[in-house]
Amino acid sequence: MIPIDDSPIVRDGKSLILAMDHGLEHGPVDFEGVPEKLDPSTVFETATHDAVTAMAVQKGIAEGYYPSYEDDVNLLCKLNGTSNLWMGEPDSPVNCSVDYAADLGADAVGFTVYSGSNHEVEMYEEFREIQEQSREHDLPVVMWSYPRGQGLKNDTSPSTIAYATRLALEIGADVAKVKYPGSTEAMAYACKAAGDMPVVMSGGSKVSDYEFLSTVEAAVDAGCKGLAVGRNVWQRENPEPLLDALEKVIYEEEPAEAALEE
Ligand code: FBP
Repeated sequence: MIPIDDSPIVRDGKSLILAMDHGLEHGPVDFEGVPEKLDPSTVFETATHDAVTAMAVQKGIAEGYYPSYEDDVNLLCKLNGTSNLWMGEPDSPVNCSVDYAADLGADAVGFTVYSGSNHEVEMYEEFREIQEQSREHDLPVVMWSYPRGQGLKNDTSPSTIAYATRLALEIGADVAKVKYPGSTEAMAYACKAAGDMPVVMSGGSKVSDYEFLSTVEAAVDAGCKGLAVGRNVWQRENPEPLLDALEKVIYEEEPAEAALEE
């Protein structure tokens, strides 16, 4: 872990990463209710909101669309990803090198690790490589730390999520992105297990404004340093009011209800 407070993907010690790698991870089905968002420019526009500290995309989207947004948006380039068509044990092939991400103008890189999968050994070796190369470019590594695989009964239990943050610290991530383990207490334990390494909460499928903001409030109370979110933001026709509220909950630590009322 290296300190990342000075990184552009951090604002006042916190981050709001807007993720849009769903076309690969889930397929166009995620865009069905908002077909206009199939145009990646629409989501890059959303990422120009002050609350957003980085946009997480795959290499192809970065190549095609980031040049028009590099003055207004910080880039977090995902280096691996898998399609929903893959039916084997969880795995995530590397599709972009750290050098290439740096050439694209990345401010950080992202890497998914499925600890517990039968492919854990290879994924850890790939992580070692990208983590060490990222140090040469001074790029923080955000680990999508998602334990899953045959042997894992519950991938969001408190002990699994605490394990996810701890292993990310131990193998050299700079930020761990994990799913919400269901309570403030469990998230607080997971943040504690991460030592000084920042933990950000993953978004999940779309819920109401209040439900989502309350979970973010609980995560921030627990010590999370922000959010890496996709569907809960860009699956809304107009994400701006939610981003205005998220800005208050994350950076000003306002309660969800108050943030929504203003
Ligand atoms: P969401 O906020 O939409 O859940 O996005 C976060 C994210 O990690 C994306 O980067 C990724 O595409 C997706 O979730 C993967 O989720 P899963 O593997 O659980 O389907």
